[in-house]
Formats: sequence, C-alpha cells, structure tokens
Amino acid sequence: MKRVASIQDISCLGRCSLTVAIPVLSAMGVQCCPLPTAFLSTHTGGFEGFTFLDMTDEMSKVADHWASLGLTFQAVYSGFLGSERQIGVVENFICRFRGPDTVVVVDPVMGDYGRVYQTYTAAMCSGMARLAELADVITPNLTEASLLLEQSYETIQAIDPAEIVRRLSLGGRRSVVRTGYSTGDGQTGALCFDRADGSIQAVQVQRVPRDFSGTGDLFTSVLTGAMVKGVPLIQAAR
Ligand code: PXL
Repeated sequence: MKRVASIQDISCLGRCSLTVAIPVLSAMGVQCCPLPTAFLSTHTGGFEGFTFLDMTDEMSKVADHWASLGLTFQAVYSGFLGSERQIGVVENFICRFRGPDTVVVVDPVMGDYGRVYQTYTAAMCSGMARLAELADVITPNLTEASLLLEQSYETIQAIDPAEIVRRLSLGGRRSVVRTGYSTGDGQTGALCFDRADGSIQAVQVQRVPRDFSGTGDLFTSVLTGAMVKGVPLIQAAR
C-alpha cells in the first residue's frame, strides 16, 4: 500500500488538518502515517481560548523510530505547524525520508483573507518559506502567496495571477496550486503551475457562497492522495 507521512496538527473542532487528512487518504486507499505537530481543541480562526499542545519534542522521536523500521513514503505532506523549531524538524524529516519518487507537498498554512493566523510569528512565516523550497508542490492561498513572495496583500492583489504562480514556482523548480482562485461568475478553484511542462491552468467549480473551515486541508489531502496514485497535477487538482 502507498504510504503518506502527514505532518500537521490535530484540531478537535473546525475540520482541520489530520482530522481531515487521515479519513480522506484512507478512503483513497492510501495509508496515512500521522506525525502531529500540535494538538488543539479547535482551529485558531474564529474560536477564543483554544488549547494548544506543542508536539515538537515528540516528532524527532517518532521520526527516529520510523527510520529504524526502514520506512519509506511515497509522499510527505505538511500543513499547519506549531513552532519555529518544528519547521527545522520537518525540513530534517523531508531530507531524511525523501526517496527519488517521493512527492513532497507543503501546504504553507499561515493565514487567510490577508491576515496571519494567531499562532504564526514572523520567524515562523520565513521558516515556512524556507521549508517550501524543499517542496515538489505547494498549495498557498493568496495570503500565503503574499507572505512567500514578501509582497503586501494589497500589492499581490494587483499582480497578474499567472505571474504569481510563475514566481512561486522558483524558476519552474516546483509546482504551484494556488487555492481560492476565481475566474469570476461565482466560480472558485485553483490556478495551477505544473512544473512537468510549465503550463498554467485554472480548475474551476461553482462556489458555494459560504465559508467552511478545513476546505484547504480537504483540498490538499485529496490532491496529495491523487498524486501518490500517479494522477497528473491538473487532474489531481480537478
Ligand atoms: O486549515 C488550516 C488550519 C489548520 N490547523 C489549525 C488552524 C488552521 C486554520 O485556521 O487553525 C489549527
């Protein structure tokens, strides 16, 4: 069975991260090996007084044990990270477990609607940009694209969307799936730069006019599961 190391938080309420990745990857017939980064009572947007347990110290121990078992992964998929030090642990994990065919997916979870999530410091955001340099595929929303490109949210909104994904590809080294992209007319979806052929394509569906927390986690989990099964990027995004 194909195996994905899924490095992100567990949040009990708010349909976040591992609570999404585990069932989705399992339903796709892929084994999800969770490496929790933090344990929270809820997601951090829209809830007050959430609990937050940082799992950084546990992560290296888990990675050591997995290495001792000789485990290999067809994908490493990271999402919400809990601390600055943890970003180094994830970088190490990727370098240690990446094989020639491993797909490294970094969802650079940092914020939404032009605002950074409460638990993310400036140092964590620059660490996330460094981590994303190791990725084969990144899945930023527009807020995260602005942080990765070090442009203000106002500036990024004025840049041609195709130019944004091209810049985010670091000269075609990584594929980019920019989420929350709309061509208008009540549509939503993604704008994809596929490093396999340098093409840029939009994937669009009718937008349900409401916000649902966890949709980004759901999208990237399905994308990762499909890519592990050999589906090309655009088709996986679709
Ligand atoms: O959906 C991204 C995400 C994941 N995990 C936690 C979050 C968020 C976004 O708010 O708070 C804990």
